Amino acid sequence: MRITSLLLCVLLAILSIEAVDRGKYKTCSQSSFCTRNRGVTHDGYHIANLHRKSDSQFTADFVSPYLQGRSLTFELTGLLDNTVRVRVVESLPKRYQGPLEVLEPLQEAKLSEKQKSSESTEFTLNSHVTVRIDFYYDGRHTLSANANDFLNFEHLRSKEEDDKIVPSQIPNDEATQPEDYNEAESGPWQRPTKENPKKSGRWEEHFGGHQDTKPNGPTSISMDITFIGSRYVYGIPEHASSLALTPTIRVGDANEREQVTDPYRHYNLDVFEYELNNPMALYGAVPFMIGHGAHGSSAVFWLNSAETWIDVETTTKDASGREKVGTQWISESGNMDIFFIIGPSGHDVLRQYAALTGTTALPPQFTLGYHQCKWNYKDETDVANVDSGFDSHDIPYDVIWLDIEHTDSKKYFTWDQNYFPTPKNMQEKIGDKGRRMVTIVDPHIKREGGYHVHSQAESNNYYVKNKDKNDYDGHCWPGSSSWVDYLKENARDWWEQLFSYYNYQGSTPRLYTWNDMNEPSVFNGPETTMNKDALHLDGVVEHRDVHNLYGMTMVNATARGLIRRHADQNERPFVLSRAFFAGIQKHGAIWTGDNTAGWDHLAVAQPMLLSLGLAGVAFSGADVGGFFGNPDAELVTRWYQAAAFQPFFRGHAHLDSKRREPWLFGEPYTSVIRDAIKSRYQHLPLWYTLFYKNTLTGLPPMRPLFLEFPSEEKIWNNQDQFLVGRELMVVPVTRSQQTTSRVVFPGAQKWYDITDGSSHAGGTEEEVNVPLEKYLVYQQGGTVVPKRERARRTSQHMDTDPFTLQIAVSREGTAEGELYVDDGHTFDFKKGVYSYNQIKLENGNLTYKTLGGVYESQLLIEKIVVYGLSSAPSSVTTVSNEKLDFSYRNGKLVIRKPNLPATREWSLQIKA
Ligand code: NBV
Repeated sequence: MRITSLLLCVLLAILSIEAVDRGKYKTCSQSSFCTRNRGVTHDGYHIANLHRKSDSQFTADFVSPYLQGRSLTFELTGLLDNTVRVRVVESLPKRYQGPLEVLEPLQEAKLSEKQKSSESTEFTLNSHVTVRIDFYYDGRHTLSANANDFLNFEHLRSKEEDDKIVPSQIPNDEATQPEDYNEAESGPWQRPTKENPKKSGRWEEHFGGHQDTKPNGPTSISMDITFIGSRYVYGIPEHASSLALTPTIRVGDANEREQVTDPYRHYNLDVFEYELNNPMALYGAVPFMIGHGAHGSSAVFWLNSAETWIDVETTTKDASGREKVGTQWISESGNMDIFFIIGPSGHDVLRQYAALTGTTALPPQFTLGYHQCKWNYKDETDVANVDSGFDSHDIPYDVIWLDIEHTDSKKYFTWDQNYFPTPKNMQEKIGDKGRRMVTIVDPHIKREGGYHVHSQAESNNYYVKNKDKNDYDGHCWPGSSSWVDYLKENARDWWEQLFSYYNYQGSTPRLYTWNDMNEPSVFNGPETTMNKDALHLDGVVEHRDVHNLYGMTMVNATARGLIRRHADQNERPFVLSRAFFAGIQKHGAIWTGDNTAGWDHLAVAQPMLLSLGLAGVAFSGADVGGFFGNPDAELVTRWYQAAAFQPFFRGHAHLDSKRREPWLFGEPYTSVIRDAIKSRYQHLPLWYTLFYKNTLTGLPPMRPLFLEFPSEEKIWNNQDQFLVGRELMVVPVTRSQQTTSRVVFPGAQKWYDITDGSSHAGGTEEEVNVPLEKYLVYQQGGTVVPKRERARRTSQHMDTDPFTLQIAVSREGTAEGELYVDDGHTFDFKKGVYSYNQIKLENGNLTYKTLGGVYESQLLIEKIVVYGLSSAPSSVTTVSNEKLDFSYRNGKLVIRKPNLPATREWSLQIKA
């Protein structure tokens, strides 16, 4: 008994150490602009003088008694491919007009009101009393803006003016002291009331002992958006929560609204030991949400880089019985700039969103292999030993990573002379084996005289300023630090040049970059980040306006730096970032930060990565094994099995965690991990092809089931399984001692187990055994998986290997798939030097047809495997009637050594 309670105490102690310190981060009720808007109606915003400015645009004056005589500009613009942009703009210098730089060049399209157009998008604009916009696809209502009158736009004003107008506007009379309010740090709680409006945080706010001076006063914006015909909404990463977003507001039968949790928060933060299943902010923010239901999908992109809170209501029904999900979006500053994406399918909305913020930069092939990281590999010998450990244990890997300790006193772009005296030599040795290295470069710059990065940044005015217009000085790893203002063009240009071989001494063409702590993380800042009243662009823009954009500006400049230094070789860059914003996919990959070595963190990686993919961030991963703590052998093994089928695949661990290179767990674990990693390497052609396809379609390689099976209600919120393309379905084991998995086989086609070829009918559910060595991955009937069967030491060693086409036929006896090939590392593909091929099986004809590009190569198809043929073929012949050898057993046809070209067209006949 006593032992049990002792154990319980220890367990509780461990749990409490691991829980996030919630008091360090604001809740909505501790944020004045969130409180001023959450669930608060403001009727009376309307538009006047509406007129058609062009075929694609309507403009109007946006007016309201709240605006105290000011008139803002209202714009409604039709964009190509069923997208409508709505803006409410206050064009004053103090109002931040961005972040427009994240947008791709947009193409406008004719817009029709209340009538069918060629684009099938229509809208009605109702503004008799309060503005409301309804969007339709082919006559079907899909989205509504301001149906609940939550629209609010706090125009710029003087303090004197605000003091006069404020009492009538204070919405949060009933706000009560939040349970987690910390009096010691923030002073006595005072309820914002009409009588003491100044305490409501309109012109200054306090949190955690920090003051936020608000020279511009209240500047927030809010809007409600209803997803009509949707049962669930998805997206708005980054949160450690479910794929189908858990509601934050419960709507009752009489339409009464009850707050269940805080709204989802977007405010890039370094959250120490983050908790699961809650809407707290994390490292990155993509304000893009998809709704899905019986008639398909629609989406909303809320282009704003300030702190944002998003409420999601429980699903209710409209008058005609259609399901709907209400949402409210609240940002602290900036203009209102909303993209309504009408769909009508999930594939459509992803393409439509990609047209706004871009597709994923085609990753160099090596980045799709396995990455080995640890905070920290100590010295050059350690690096050499880890590197050779992979070879001696016959485990492939491509990249070894160095964390902050490799630098001289956390001065980035330098090396610790004691531990890394010959960095070039070290990289060359790694490089000779076909591998690469990544070093960390954080945005906090040590304020130390003589450190070239600091002295140049300081003397050229490249740093972010504090509210008094001096260099912002905060505390981070190196001690007193300043942060580069990547919003400044000249600072960006300078940052790019820091990566040149000359400026970054000890770097070689084998070296790539990791940008961490770029939320930015400031140890002594409010909520461990930069003060909102800090200033960018020489004082023109407040940090408040661009907080969520900051990290991405760094990644953009870093990627450009790598492109510049590799310009002679025309090499693609690789940057991994922790912070991100909409559009990050154009610049680099991201990972989900400091997760924990626990089963729940393994499980949450799936919904997190799926949400990221839905929001355009296709190249993402979670630290394999979990960053904090020490996974046991079973957990780490299951983690490798899952992550081998997730886009960015890197093992990483905290400084205090035990070493966990894949061979340290002994048998049978090492062998099982080896198998998982090898399986990743065998599937590299599929991954690479899917990333190329992302550049054409915006579809993420890792997909939720509902995207491919949109009408199957029961899988709309499935996050236990996921797809790689439409080809593979992965069902990771995420519980300790799990011996069976319940698998849903969606669709009408069979699913073929890739490890043994056995099949399961679509439309069924089965309990499947999962002994440790078993990972559940199924290929969908009707698809083709291109593979390279020999998993070698690195992806580079597989470059000239022949391909295998693994075909699973559909019920109709057909299959279709693609294979993309290029040199794997340069930008030549942009000039058409690639080969994108379609593989099609129909009526016994197997054709290989080039869809795009020209790539001269000797690459061959060495094997074709076909699953699901009901009987052995009588012959397999080429067009020139040459008979090919084949074998057929238990429904599996193997055509060996057809030696067909992989970058030219051909066809075969498989005769029944
Ligand atoms: O640079 C050290 C770590 C890094 O290993 C990790 O991956 C980052 O997410 N970094 C955070 C800073 C400190 C974490 C406690």
